Amino acid sequence: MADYEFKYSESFDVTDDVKRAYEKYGFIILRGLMDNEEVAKLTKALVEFGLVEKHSYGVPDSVGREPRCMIWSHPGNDVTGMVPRSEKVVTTCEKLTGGDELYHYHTKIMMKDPKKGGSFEWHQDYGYWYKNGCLAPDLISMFLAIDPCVKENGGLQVLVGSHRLGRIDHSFVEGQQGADKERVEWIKSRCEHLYINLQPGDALLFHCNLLHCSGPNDSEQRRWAFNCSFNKKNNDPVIDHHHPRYTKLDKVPNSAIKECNNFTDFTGKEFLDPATDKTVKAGTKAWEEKKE
Ligand SMILES: O=C(O)CCC(=O)C(=O)O
Repeated sequence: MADYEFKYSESFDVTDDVKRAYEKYGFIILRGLMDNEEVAKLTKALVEFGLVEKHSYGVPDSVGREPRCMIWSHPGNDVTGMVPRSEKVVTTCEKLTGGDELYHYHTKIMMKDPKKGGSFEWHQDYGYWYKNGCLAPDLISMFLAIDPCVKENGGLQVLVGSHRLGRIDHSFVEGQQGADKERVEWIKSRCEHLYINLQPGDALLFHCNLLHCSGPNDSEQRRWAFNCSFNKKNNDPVIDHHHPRYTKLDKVPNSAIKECNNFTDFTGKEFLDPATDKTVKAGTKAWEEKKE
């Protein structure tokens, strides 16, 4: 295993080695953060209860293909909400980012359908979030593979250590925010370009200034993932926008994902209507297709 890879177990902790890796590379990979039973339950929650059908929309890439996503503001009390509330996710993220209290900024389900799913342009998440009034790059994301997320089906790519280079200007590339292309090329000449291979249950925890992208899905293999993002309480955005300002996050024990049997009550989650999001131009909306 590379020195940015760690195996999750009940005794996992953010040791000095883990912290050093996160600070040096801008990410760590946590293998097996969720086990097979948890992944199966999360898949069921997404697939069997119409969530994706109701709330997802495309985000066109530079060649007009569309990866899809859906976003919600608050975790809620259903099975999907237990992921960004679980101790093993939140406390790990808090320790990686220096120990301050984090709150849930949003969870996204990132979807690339077989043969159809499009790319995400090179970007920093902070390229989006800077525009939302988050004054400091004090945010972290936990990208959790539900399906294998590998090169062939449009898995993540990162520029190792690029989080240390500060915020890069972002502007629209079709429906998405893309980082300044010349600067990305310069950075590629200095930072290793790494394809991240994740199996179901593996997670990438990454700094909001890490440059990352993902290619199209030309394979027969679906590529779905959770992406839970957290902001520091003391980095509460200065403007009201489409993502939440500080809201206390109620952590739950790790066992909650297995124990929760709420698949249908989404009270309080606040699914994002992309029309309110000034940082994306949404493409095909699942619910509009349904109405036709
Ligand atoms: O799902 C992907 O491939 C990319 C996701 C991403 O870059 C993001 O959510 O910021």
